[in-house]
Amino acid sequence: MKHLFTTTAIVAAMGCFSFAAQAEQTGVSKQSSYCDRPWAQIDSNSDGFVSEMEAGAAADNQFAQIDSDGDGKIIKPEWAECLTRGGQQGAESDRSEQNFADADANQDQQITRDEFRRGSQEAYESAQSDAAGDNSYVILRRYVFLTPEESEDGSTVENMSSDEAAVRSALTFGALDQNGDDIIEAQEWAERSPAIDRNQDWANAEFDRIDGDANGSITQSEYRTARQQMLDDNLTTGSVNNDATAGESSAQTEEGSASAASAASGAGIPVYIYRFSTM
Ligand SMILES: [Ca+2]
Ligand SMILES: [Ca+2]
Ligand SMILES: [Ca+2]
Ligand SMILES: [Ca+2]
Repeated sequence: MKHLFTTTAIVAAMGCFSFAAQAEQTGVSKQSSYCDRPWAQIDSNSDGFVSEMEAGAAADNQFAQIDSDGDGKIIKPEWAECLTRGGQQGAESDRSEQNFADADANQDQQITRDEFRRGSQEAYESAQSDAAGDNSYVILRRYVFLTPEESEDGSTVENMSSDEAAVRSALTFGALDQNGDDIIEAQEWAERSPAIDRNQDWANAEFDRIDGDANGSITQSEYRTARQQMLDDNLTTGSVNNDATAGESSAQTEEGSASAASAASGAGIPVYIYRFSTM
């Protein structure tokens, strides 16, 4: 009798354990799916800034996703499997040589990463405003990556957070810039259904950069350090200071120092800048 009771108790305990493990796994895959959906939220309090804490949490989360066998080290095959997953954008965008100039802010026939980022951010903010009409969504669709399924269902573009819009536009920039020179030319812009194409060479170069001690595997701490470095670079190279539109030099200075001050107090850097520098 006593034996039976003990066995039942052990079975019950094991049942609990496996349920807890399952719940934990579901939790992880829900909040983070970096390889399949790199637009998973990083700005967890949705204040439009990525703080050091949020960047650190996101880095740990991404690390766990990329380290598919969970042994605490990312080796090259794991890295390539996650980072070179591609995807095709839906064709539901009106990008054309005619509206190229709308995104080419200084009209020099080239859309830089910075122009693209600002264009996306403006389109997102305008789509979020109370006065937003259907046309704001048409413009936003020029910038944000949407899968063919998402293109057909308007709810994705209507409900995305600024964090998600930022990473989706960073992906679109990479997809449109087919020759990888960090500039989008008119014929690249007019591509209606570009594919994310991260090749093996790019993945290998990124891997070597992050693998600080060059021993062929990336630890969690190396990954975190590399992500943190991007945050620091953006704060010190003045990318934050360039965030105001040209011609508003005094506002630009104010916004720059305000961002630097808020970064020091923990608010971080604007989500658009962070996302564009880490994709
Ligand atoms: Ca935040
Ligand atoms: Ca591993
Ligand atoms: Ca330009
Ligand atoms: Ca190009």
